[in-house]
Amino acid sequence: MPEMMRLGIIGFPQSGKTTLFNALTGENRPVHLGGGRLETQLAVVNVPDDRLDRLAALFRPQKVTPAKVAFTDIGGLESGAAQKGLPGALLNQLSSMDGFVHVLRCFEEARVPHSLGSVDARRDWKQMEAEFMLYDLLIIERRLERLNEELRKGGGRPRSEIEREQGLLERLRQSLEAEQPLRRLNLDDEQHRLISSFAFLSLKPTLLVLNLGEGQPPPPWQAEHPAEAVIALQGKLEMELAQMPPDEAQVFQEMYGIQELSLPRLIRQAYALLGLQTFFTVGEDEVRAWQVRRGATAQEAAGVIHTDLMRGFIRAEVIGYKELLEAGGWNEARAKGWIRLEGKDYRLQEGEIMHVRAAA
Ligand SMILES: Nc1nc2c(ncn2[C@@H]2O[C@H](COP(=O)(O)OP(=O)(O)OP(=O)(O)O)[C@@H](O)[C@H]2O)c(=O)[nH]1
Ligand SMILES: [Mg+2]
Repeated sequence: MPEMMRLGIIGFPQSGKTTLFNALTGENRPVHLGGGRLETQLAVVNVPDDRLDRLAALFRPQKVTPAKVAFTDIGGLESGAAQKGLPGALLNQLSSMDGFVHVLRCFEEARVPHSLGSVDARRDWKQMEAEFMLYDLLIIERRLERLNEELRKGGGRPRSEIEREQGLLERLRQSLEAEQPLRRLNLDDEQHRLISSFAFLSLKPTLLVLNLGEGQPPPPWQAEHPAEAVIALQGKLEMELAQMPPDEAQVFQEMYGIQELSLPRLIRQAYALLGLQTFFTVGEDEVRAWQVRRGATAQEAAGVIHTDLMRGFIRAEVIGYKELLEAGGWNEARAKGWIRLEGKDYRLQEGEIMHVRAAA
């Protein structure tokens, strides 16, 4: 289970990846003209969460620990990249991501030439998808050949096991041949597990970011599948805001009519796309937010905190965020009988606070 969501910021050269990276992380990495270089940079950011702030105010712990998200700015993807073969370093970066933030250039700027000659976000999107799908297809075809050979030779794995993999890969191939990225196939957990080692690029949940120029209206664009989402933002303006002192930024934010900054919006969308939810632990030492798969059991969630808590799991004391706040404290909530004792198969709900009882 990933302790921290890893999102890769991708897009064609000069689409505004580094600009967005700076806007999200508050970093000040150089944005350059005529770039498109194969380079990556990483920053870990705290997930903004009002609930954590309120819980911290209630418990006054020594330490407050937000959930974290790692953003990697991945430069170097170009049109035609998959055909030429993606460089190993680039591929490693791409494969290790939980999801992509795909920056699509919408802004017009004469100083910044577009590698394809004109600004057309939909074309860019389709083209990048095509690159990923081609790459996935090549892997699938190679693997299918190997499986055929394995069947012919015999003697190794059971036939049924090989045929099961074959069947699934054939289904993936058909999807790609119909120009549908793999993430649209709605595979179940078991199927995901079977193919996880291939790290297919078109399988990763993808958040499309329409990078608008200042004051540019967002084009009408809706996500076509639950594994995809679209948000529009003004990357350059937000990067400038992220670099101002907070009170100054506030003034400009209002002046430009930006209701909410990209970071919380984008993280919210990413949680939904990746099927993640938040739970909290509270105490005098630490109040902390955690990420866990939606639908995770109390025992799995305990494992996110510590493997010992998962192994020795006995029960969890659980309460909703609103109830805990209304009670005004853990003991107060207990006195009201609002703290529930749940077993290992209990499915944790968004925003719940959990205290694990485990055997040492
Ligand atoms: N006018 C305008 N310029 C922008 C906007 N976003 C980015 N730019 C400019 O576009 C250029 C490229 O931005 P980067 O953020 O470096 O783009 P990138 O995708 O990281 O580029 P490479 O790493 O070279 O592929 C820079 O000169 C930015 O200032 C925008 O919203 N409006
Ligand atoms: Mg860059």
